[in-house]
Amino acid sequence: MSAILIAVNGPQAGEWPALLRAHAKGRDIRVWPQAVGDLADIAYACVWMAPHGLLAGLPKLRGIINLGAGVDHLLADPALPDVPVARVAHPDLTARVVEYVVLHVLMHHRRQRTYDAQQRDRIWKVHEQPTANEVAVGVMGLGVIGRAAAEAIARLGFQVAGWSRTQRSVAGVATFHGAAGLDLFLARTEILVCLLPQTPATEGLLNLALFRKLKHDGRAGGAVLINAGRGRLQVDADILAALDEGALAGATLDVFPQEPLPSDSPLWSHPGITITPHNAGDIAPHAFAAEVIAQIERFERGLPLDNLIDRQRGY
Ligand code: NDP
Ligand code: OXD
Repeated sequence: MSAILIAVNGPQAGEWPALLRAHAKGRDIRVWPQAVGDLADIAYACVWMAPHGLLAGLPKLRGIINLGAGVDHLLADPALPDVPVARVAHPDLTARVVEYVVLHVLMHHRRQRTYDAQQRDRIWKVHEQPTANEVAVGVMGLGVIGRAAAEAIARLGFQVAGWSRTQRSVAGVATFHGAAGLDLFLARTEILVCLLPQTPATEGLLNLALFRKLKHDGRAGGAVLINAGRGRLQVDADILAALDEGALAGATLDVFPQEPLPSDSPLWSHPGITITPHNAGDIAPHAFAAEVIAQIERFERGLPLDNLIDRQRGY
């Protein structure tokens, strides 16, 4: 039976082999870089941040499973073989990112960074607090994760809007789409949540001109950016400029154009910025391993892989 290659770069690399073997019933599982064996045996590759060029060396490759939601690193491989590419779209990953979004929307809404600073200085002072239904949140990206995040924020009572490439409809959420819908979406948004993929159309989108179009005079007390999509969507210097001129009142950033964020980045020490190390969501291998094998088995019975990506679209 054809072999499955696991090529994972990052902290989860050690977890996948045993988990996939447990579900694969004696199937030949190869692990990059230590035990790849004869490349001509490999029919499927399960990858995350694998080095570019690796997959081009697999002459019998039939399918690729990206062990994360974003496929930007994989699609940037100039030698990516022309086989179907599937990605993770799993409730475990969605729930983790939704938690992150809810946490940071509420952190800004409830002025938690101000109270953290006050605590350090032993200051007992209450600030005016709008209710959620007075504050407008906008979610960029209404895919598997963005839609779930928009619904969760709406359940908290916020006025929620969403923006996508094509027209989408989400109960309780005002939806906008395409270039034509962007300015209207921004003009009513105080807390901007970005859950877009990185594609040629989205790179650099989160820039000063865009931040200036947000709603600044609402009850949130200024506009806020939460980016848990991809780092190359944001222009770091523009975030700093927007904070300085007041186009942004705060930002939570989970992703950066360069990761890890260099230690000399001015983002680290800006009082208006909250930084997390790209941890909004990671698929838990134990939650997804059975599904990886089930997908491959379905594919071998002639069914398509789930959650196929479209190379032309870039996601
Ligand atoms: P999906 O592919 O399901 O959804 C993508 C959404 O973005 C869709 O609504 C799509 O529009 C929209 N979109 C894409 N391009 C554009 C564009 N040019 N203009 C407007 N809207 C656009 O992805 P997921 O929801 O599963 O994941 C989204 C992203 O979140 C991932 O690509 C990844 O980068 C990031 N992510 C980050 C994590 C972290 O730890 N920080 C963890 C997991 C994911 P349409 O609906 O019309 O197709
Ligand atoms: C993902 C991520 O895309 O963790 O899955 O960033």
